[in-house]
Amino acid sequence: MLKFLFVCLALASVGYSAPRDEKCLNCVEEPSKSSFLTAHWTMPLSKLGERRYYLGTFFKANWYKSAKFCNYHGMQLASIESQLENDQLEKHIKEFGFGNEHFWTAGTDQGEEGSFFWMSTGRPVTFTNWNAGEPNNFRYENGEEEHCLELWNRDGKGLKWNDSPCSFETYFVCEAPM
Ligand SMILES: [Ca+2]
Ligand SMILES: [Ca+2]
Repeated sequence: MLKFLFVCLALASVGYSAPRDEKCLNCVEEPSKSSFLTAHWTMPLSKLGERRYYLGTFFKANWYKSAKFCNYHGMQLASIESQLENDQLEKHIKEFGFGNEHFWTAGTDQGEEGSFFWMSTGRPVTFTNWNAGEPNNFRYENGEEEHCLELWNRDGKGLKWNDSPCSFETYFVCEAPM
């Protein structure tokens, strides 16, 4: 065991003393272009306009786990920044047969109540498509309020937006880098 530890320490110290780019001591190596995360998609992505999406419909997850899943596969939860993007995505989800389900997006107002941002890009939500009366930051009996943005055909008027409790487990939409 001690011998193993010594070997590990020796390897670590060799690694640490290896030559580095002196201009940028704190830089992390960028993944190479051949990285499977960025170059080779093993999941079925749908190209809608300029964007590529993955519909997470094999299991339901809360907002954080949905984001984790997208991130692990080199993507982000989707942001929706125009009517065109919204319509393309809605049409695609309906054609997929999931038009009456809930889908997480990257939207959240956890940073500041009432101020929705796309967590994936850090940009404020500008284009909006809320269901009537939303976002309402509904407060549940356990004290949880609504801070995460889902698509939901609440009124039979299409996949409009709703703020929902981030712990709610549902489907989600990942978006691949442009
Ligand atoms: Ca909220
Ligand atoms: Ca709501």
